[in-house]
Amino acid sequence: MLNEKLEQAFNDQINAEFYSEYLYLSMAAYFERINLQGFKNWMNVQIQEEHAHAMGLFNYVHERNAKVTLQQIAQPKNDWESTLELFEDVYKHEQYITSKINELISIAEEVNDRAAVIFLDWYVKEQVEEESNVSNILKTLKLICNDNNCLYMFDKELASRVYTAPEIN
Ligand code: OFO
Repeated sequence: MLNEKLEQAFNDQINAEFYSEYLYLSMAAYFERINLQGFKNWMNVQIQEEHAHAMGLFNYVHERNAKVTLQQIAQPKNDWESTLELFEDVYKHEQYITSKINELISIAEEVNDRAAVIFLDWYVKEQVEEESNVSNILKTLKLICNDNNCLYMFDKELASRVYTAPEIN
């Protein structure tokens, strides 16, 4: 079983990960509208990753014989002024998710649930990777500024990203 407060925090995190999926779906739609197919591909991979993050937590709550309570998913933003502005939002969002994971671990520590702390370690490492990936994209976007030729080339590069299902354990 999971302690009640920890169960609630896990359910909140499931919601946050599904929100991430929804937010990135909205961003994929933006890239479809402006026809940056490589950026759209990058978002499509991200959507699948977020789904896997949510399902990893979902399965873990069940494994601990606790209750999954799905919550309403908030409406994401649907428009951006530029690709740069959009990725600034992604970076802020990933930093927020990192802080949510850290909070979740603090609760697991508070209720002395070692198993949950160990399980969540995977998410801690994943967030380092998430933030780093986005930060690198952001740096490139700042470098190329509003140069459409460069943006087009960068778009081609992001078209090569492929999804690999993570092993969350
Ligand atoms: Fe689930 O890591 Fe992004 O949000």
